[in-house]
Amino acid sequence: MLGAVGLLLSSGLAPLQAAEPPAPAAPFVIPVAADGVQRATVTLDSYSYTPNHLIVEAGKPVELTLTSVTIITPHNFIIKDPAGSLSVEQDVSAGKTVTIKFTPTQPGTFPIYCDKRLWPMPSHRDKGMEGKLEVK
Ligand SMILES: [Cu+2]
Repeated sequence: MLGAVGLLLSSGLAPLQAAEPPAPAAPFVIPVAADGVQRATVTLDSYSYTPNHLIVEAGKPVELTLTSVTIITPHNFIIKDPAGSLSVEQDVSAGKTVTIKFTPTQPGTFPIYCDKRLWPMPSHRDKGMEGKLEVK
């Protein structure tokens, strides 16, 4: 009972709450729709992506609906392949929903992260706001 109340109170007050342990990575295989597009919704909170481990197929478009559930804190959604095959960067303001589309061309595992930070605090990525895109 008390635990449930505590959870309710803590959600949405992210800038003030203590860091929670990162959620275990639950690989999410994004299904390919009839039109060939791989669609999924990712929820952005402080400081997490849910799901945070996405698996897609190379050569087919990916459409992600990024939904922020924060009240104040802005986040972003970055995927970078150091080799240059993929570069995605999208800001998502508090409470907003944005749709992005990209087509991964190279197989591999690429980091997803939020590089926002309120200096001199650690970056959101440092607080656990990261994940990965696995391209098969
Ligand atoms: Cu963030």
